[in-house]
Amino acid sequence: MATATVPPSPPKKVNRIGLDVQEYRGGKTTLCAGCGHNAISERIIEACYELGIEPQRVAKFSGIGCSSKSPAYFLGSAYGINAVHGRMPSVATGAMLANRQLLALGVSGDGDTASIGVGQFVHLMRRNLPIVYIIEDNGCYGLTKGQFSATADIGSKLKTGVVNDLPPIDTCVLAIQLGATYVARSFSGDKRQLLALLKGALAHHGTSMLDVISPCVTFNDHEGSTKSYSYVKDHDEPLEDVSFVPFFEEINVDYDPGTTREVTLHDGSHLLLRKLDRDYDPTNKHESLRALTDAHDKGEIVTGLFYVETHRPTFIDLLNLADEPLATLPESRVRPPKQVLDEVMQSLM
Ligand SMILES: Cc1ncc(C[n+]2csc(CCOP(=O)(O)OP(=O)(O)O)c2C)c(N)n1
Ligand code: SF4
Ligand SMILES: [Mg+2]
Repeated sequence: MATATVPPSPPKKVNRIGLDVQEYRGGKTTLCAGCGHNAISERIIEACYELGIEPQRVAKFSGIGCSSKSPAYFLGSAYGINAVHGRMPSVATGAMLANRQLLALGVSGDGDTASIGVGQFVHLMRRNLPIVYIIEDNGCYGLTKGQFSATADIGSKLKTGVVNDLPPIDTCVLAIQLGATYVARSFSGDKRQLLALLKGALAHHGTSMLDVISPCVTFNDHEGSTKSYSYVKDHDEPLEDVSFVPFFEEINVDYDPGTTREVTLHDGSHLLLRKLDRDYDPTNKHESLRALTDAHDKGEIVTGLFYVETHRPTFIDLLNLADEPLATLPESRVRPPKQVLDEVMQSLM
């Protein structure tokens, strides 16, 4: 009797380091269905998979909030730590100094960053620590039932009708002024732009700060909110059309240098920024701050890459650390020998 042959299953699709996308996933989300934060986790998974990042090299950092829970839902085999509310920057700084070979990925909320955490945030930005710092920005404290955060716009309304009468903190303006070297804003609903900006952030050497407007469908998606899906869609004004070409691919699109600006990142990857209705130079700090101020005055939400500086040394470079991670140096290399200590003591006598 002839035996039935089972057709071979199609080969698994894998990335350049031989991993399939499942390896980049995490636990099942416990956030509300439709929460913008879930869309951001999906883009992080896609970006890391497509770039061929080794999940075990990544260290995920977060604070407290719905946003800060989201690292549990991607890169399940990476390191991960939930810090205290608003204190993720100091934990991430310590970890990066102990092991400079990690790829740091921080996820915070607008409350975690701009309210309780603003003191730590500003020092992280001025240090230019190599980290991708993502703010999942819904203008409210989602986890504690939707109170206004410090990024809520003046005049924005809570569901109860309460109006916010304080001006917002613009985290991108702060980051640019203080010294972050890759600063962008995007929208969780704009898959293409967010994916390109995330890949650029991962390829950048220094602090990449991405403020991603990420609507809270449960507490801040109503009429009168300036962080609802419909409001952001209607007021989103992209600065440029962003494409990312990784270092391991040839740039095979034809582009006119008169209309497209090319930025080469540290690892040899490229960002192609195609001009839309204005001429914009993301390497000019003054221009970036002006674009943000003008957008505020006009009530527009400008998105895209605002600022990039590829040559500034990072905090790790400035500290002149050994190439090997401090965490794995043997005691003989981290403790001065007795003779050196004796010499120091002698010099103080
Ligand atoms: C020291 C401290 N203060 C207050 C809280 C309560 N708390 C938990 S999450 C949160 C705000 C979270 O807002 P955000 O960072 O914007 O995250 P979201 O939930 O909106 O994603 C607050 C105030 C806390 N956990 N710890
Ligand atoms: S409460 Fe808001 S921020 Fe939190 S998971 Fe639900 S939709 Fe997202
Ligand atoms: Mg929030």
